[in-house]
Amino acid sequence: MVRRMSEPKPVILSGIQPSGHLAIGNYLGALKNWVELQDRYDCIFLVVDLHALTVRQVPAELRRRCLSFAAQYIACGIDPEKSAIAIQSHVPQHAELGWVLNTITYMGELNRMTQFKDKSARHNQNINVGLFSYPVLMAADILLYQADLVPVGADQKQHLELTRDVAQRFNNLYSPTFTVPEAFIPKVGARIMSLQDPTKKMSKSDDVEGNYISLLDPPNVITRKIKRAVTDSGTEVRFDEGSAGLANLITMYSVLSGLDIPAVEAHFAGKMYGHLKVELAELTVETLRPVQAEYARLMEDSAYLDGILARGAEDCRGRARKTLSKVYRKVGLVPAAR
Ligand code: ATP
Ligand code: LTN
Repeated sequence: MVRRMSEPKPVILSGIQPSGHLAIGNYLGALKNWVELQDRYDCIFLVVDLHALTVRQVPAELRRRCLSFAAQYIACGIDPEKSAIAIQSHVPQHAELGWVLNTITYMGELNRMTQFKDKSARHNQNINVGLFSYPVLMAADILLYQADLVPVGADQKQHLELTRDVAQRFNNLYSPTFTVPEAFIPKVGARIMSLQDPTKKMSKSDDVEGNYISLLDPPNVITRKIKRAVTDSGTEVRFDEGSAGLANLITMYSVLSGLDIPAVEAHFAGKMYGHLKVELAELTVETLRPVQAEYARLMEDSAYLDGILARGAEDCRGRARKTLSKVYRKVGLVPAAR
């Protein structure tokens, strides 16, 4: 399709919860694609702090992490001149639209969500209503901006399908209001696995540090974690789903190097698992080196970061207000006198 200069770019919206340490799984499954898509789309990238409240947080740490995550987005290549970066709670319309969408989402739909099942098993002392209705707030994030595309890892596919269902339901109940968004899930790297237990997904808020690589881990820590990653006792570097640990390392190498899986296998032909681990560690360290340097620089300049977040929130509020007032009018709420 030829797009004229004057035509508005399609909208991208995505977000990451400021829980734990931003991990290589988040980078390969989501952030890296944000960077690659930002030239062709009108992008909004959120630090979804309201979502993070669905599990217990230490307030001072959560506050610090919000800024740190925004700085890591920029350090990874999100250009604040091209894309809006904002903290979710700075835009009150997220919670407001979330409420309206709660009233057209069914308990049965949310009961089926696998992330809710996993998280309620992990946090069985705190199965709160927010954790249950989490996907509705996510739908609000996306629909507020009439997003066309949502770049996420494979674990979010189900939430995206719910978002589409809710958008279509609203459009049918009232009149066309929301763009029905598509998920953008990468073919390789959409589900990076835990290093110590490659049958479960890598997760940034894992209690066991050896399970994930943080974007801010120093080189020796990255190398140690990869060296200790669990694999079977084979030798040949061949991609096989049945060998989850090895397949995970090959996948990471593939996405970081830009080589497809057969090319990675060819590169390691005749070599052992150990070679793959050494080279993967080097590649990870070299990929993260400039990110960490830029991150350190940004964290020294809090005025710059604050400015970007203020600008991002302002931009988002303007756009969100338009959608929300339409929604309020359509469902029959009385407009406030001005
Ligand atoms: P938490 O452990 O706090 O639940 P998480 O690591 O699962 O966090 P999210 O904030 O839920 O991360 O997800 C942020 C983005 O990273 C989403 O797009 C998600 O799909 C993606 N993502 C998360 N984990 C992985 C993974 N292991 N592989 C690929 N993408 C992932
Ligand atoms: N639920 C997502 C985080 C998230 C999100 C969003 C992703 C919240 N709102 C909007 C994309 C678009 C997760 O990764 N757990």
